Amino acid sequence: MNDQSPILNRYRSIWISDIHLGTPGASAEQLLHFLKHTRSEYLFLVGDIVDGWQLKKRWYWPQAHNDVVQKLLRKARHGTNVIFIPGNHDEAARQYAGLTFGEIKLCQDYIHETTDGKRLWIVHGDLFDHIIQHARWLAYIGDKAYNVLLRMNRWLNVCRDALNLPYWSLSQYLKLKVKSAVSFISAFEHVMVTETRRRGCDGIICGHIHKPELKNIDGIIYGNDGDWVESLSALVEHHDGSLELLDWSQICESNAWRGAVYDDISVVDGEPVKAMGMLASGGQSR
Ligand SMILES: [Mn+2]
Repeated sequence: MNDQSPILNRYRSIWISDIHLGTPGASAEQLLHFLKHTRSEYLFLVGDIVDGWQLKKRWYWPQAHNDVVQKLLRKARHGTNVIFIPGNHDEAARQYAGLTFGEIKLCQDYIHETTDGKRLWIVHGDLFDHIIQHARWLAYIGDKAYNVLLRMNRWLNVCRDALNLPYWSLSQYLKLKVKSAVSFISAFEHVMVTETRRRGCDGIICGHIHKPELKNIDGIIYGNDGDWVESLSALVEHHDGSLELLDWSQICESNAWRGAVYDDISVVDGEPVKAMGMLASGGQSR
């Protein structure tokens, strides 16, 4: 990933999840790059941040994973409201809900109000797994096959990088191609939206299924911030309350995309910046 994009993007809120620190699949370097180039009043960690399941089986903790944790703690110390909502892979943290660790607030779930008054229910998303079990594609494929797939994808992208091609996600592609995966995803979305309506909220922000999404389902906002294993994605709230789904690898690799989006986000530490000009120097042809 090129590091020539020193743009500091300010948002009101940022949501990230499914980082799976403690596993070789975690894209810790890319996440550090993201955390370095973004600022927000609220930073929500929507579960599966550290993969306790895998760490229990085999200890894997490289420096970059430690750096991510340090960066999150530093953000919390320096005034960002960091809120951690544990997922199923870091469920051990759930027993500490309501407490604060190193300025990071732990919650089971959270209701966030956007600047324009939308009430968003924030939860990891594994709570209703039992309801959608009949369509559990990931369980069917199994952890092992999924890990093999991810390893293949890493090698593929090493080659693509050598050929100067942008990052491409094999398992995302396959997931979209597998019909039962689609029915799993839509079952998941349906259950989450139904529960959101029952709770009287305007929208939901979740993670868990590693499928970034921002859309409207029957009048309810459905936001899934994706993951930092494959998608390298985040959801953000702009200062006017509008929501946007970010694809960080696209932001880093596509000039046209960057120009289009960053035109109106042009303040870096109080200094107006011509985003396009800065980008031109770090440009890459597609
Ligand atoms: Mn999960």
